[in-house]
Amino acid sequence: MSTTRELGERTQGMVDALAAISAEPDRLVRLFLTPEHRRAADLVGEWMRAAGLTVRMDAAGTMRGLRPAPGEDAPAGKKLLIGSHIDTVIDAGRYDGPLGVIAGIVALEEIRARGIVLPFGVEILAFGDEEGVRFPKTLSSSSTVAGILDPSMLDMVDADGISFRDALLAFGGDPEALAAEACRPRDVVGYVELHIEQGPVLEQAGEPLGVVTAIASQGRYRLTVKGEAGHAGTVPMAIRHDALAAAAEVVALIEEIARKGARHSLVATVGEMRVLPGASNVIPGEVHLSLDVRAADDDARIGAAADIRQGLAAIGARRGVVVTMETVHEKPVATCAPWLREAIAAAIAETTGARPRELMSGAGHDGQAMVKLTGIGMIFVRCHAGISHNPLEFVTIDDLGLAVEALIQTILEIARERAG
Ligand code: HGY
Ligand code: MN
Ligand code: MN
Repeated sequence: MSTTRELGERTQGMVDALAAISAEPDRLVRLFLTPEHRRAADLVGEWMRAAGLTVRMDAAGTMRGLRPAPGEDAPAGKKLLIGSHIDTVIDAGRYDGPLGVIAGIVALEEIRARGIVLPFGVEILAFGDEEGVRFPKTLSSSSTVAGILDPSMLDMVDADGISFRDALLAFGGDPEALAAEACRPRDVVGYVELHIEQGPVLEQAGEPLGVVTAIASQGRYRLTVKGEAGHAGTVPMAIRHDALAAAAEVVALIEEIARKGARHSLVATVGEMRVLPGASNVIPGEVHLSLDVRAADDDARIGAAADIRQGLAAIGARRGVVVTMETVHEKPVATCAPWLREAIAAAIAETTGARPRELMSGAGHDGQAMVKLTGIGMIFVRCHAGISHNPLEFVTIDDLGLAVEALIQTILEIARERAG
């Protein structure tokens, strides 16, 4: 039986190995359906095979490792799904996503080493499209497993004009076989994901692990400001329709509306901005902005989006520009299953000796799709200063070990529950 320290060291080594697979030498960038994603998926597949799992890449590019239920042929029989994502944001941290996949593999290795036979199968899922950096919409991998994939996603194009469909074919996926990859609800016990908290709550409380209650309501929008390009030296300020000056007011409005929604954990972020034509001596004629809005409840997020739309119209009227807001992707609050929250809390108590706190996830996760298939549960592990989506993301070896042990105990709790 490995000690938690040994579990942590093994996990850290695998996290580091995966972090070395990047599109760029000086920062971690691994986008969906890229050669780096393929190399990372292949490495995960090797680890899954070494853990004795039956491994295959599904039509959506998800690397899947199955330990079948005892006495049954794979893939028949009920199975517990454990997963997370191996795609990253740009200049990413190394734990966000990969930790959940690696912890699942290490947990199954350890359960086998302890000679424990589970009453159900377990399938580890390494999703490739959670961050949604390459294409406008996201969660295509988990949506495929959950059987809720929107086929129109195949027509999305990335910044280079490459369609999702062509990228998937080049990757070795199969757009025509996606529907067949869905799991049937009756074949699935539940979905469990271990993830870094990506917030400061656990560290400030001095606790290594927590149980997630729900994943925040989330909306992604595309804003366009259309003004009038002109000569920077000859157009008087009074008659300008400067799209960037208007966009600056738009960003300030968004921040003001979000600040007013703190009690609903409302947050709003403009993460991308493209200024056209983009020359220092030309008054910007057009600006494209991304908008990400989240809240602890759907009404607060929907209300904030409506307030923003209203404010945009007023700015447009006053400045003589046209401001549009297109909805790209919306996900309602994804509530974790009470029975899984209880199993995880009992597992963490078994691991650390103390019942854990429960907390909301402001970050999105594949559970937002998997909740349409089955009950979802999430274990959070403390990360340094809550930093994430940043190369300074960090988890101690000891906390990694506790997290993997808690995942092992969660699996055993679920097995006890089902045996009961
Ligand atoms: O955006 C998110 O919350 C997640 O990291 N994709
Ligand atoms: Mn993540
Ligand atoms: Mn992330």
